Amino acid sequence: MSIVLYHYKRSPYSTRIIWYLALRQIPYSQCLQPTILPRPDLKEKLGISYRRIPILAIGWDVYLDTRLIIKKLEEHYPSSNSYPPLSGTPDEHRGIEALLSLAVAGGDIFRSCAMLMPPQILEAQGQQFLRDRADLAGVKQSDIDKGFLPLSPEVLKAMRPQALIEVRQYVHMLETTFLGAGGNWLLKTTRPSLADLEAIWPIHWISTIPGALPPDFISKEQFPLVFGWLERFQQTIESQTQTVRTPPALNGDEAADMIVKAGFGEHELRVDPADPVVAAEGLKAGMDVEMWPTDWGSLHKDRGKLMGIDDTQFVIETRGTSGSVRVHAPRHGFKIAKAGDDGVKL
Ligand SMILES: N[C@@H](CCC(=O)N[C@@H](CS)C(=O)NCC(=O)O)C(=O)O
Repeated sequence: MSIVLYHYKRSPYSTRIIWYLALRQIPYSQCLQPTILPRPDLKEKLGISYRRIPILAIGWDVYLDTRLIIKKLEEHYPSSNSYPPLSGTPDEHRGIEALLSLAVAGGDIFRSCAMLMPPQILEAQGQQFLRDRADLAGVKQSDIDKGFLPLSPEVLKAMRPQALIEVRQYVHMLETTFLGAGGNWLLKTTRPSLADLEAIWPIHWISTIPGALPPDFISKEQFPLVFGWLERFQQTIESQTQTVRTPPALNGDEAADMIVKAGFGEHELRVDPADPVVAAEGLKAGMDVEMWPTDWGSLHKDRGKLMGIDDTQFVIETRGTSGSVRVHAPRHGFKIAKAGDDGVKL
């Protein structure tokens, strides 16, 4: 099964996936993307409008959102000698992993960490970047042109005090509960588990940005266990990365080609008429639909043919210049509806 990861360097959400792949020793190829739009490798070649990163393809199935990506990697790569497990047993460990994922990736923890980026670092990214992130926040082009930029150095300055409190509270919780109870890893495992990965990535990311965490408020002095855990995790990732090959870099054509010609795909899903969303939206298999994330990047709707829906995912078929792919999005945080009259016909 070929895996292609579309990402860019220093994207914290992508790092979550790169670390997952490294810890499980799953080989993959990568297709590096620009940090701002346009991304023709996705939009033109595969017909994918979703504007967030990372995106991961396994065979000819393309997965949006790191929550679904991890779930699919867990399913497609069950634990074996070649692919060591990350997710815990017993079941209660899996419950903790799921709750951490909800709180950290889906909840406020990442957002609060992002608000700690020093304003001068954001300023150095330039106006194009701020305009791009205004689009990400759902601001219409005409308002961006009028100078409405919801992510700006001024906004970061204003948000920082509260974000410091939120992040410190989170770090304090880790220090005094999971790590305070002893052991190298959150669930007292012998190597990092999925719970460590789910908890660590935003705090690790922000701790590597100079000036983000004030040394007199969130540092090794106040939280020795958390900072020791960050170091240990970093060392584990480094030693793990040495044992797996560096992922080959593909250009957009090579990546799209590998995906459309993969010859492996997930089994077909049904569209169950009893599903509440299916019933409310009047959806049927084969219908032209639009699918989009409801939090950020919602102006970028994917259009395609509805292939299936189950409890965890929507699946549509999109078409680009390289061919057709099946695009999967999680149910949580995404919406699907019949395409408008100008909907594409596949
Ligand atoms: N819920 C998404 C969030 C992904 C996300 O927000 N990624 C950031 C990069 S770390 C992003 O897409 N930023 C805007 C962009 O790159 O266009 C996931 O879990 O994958």
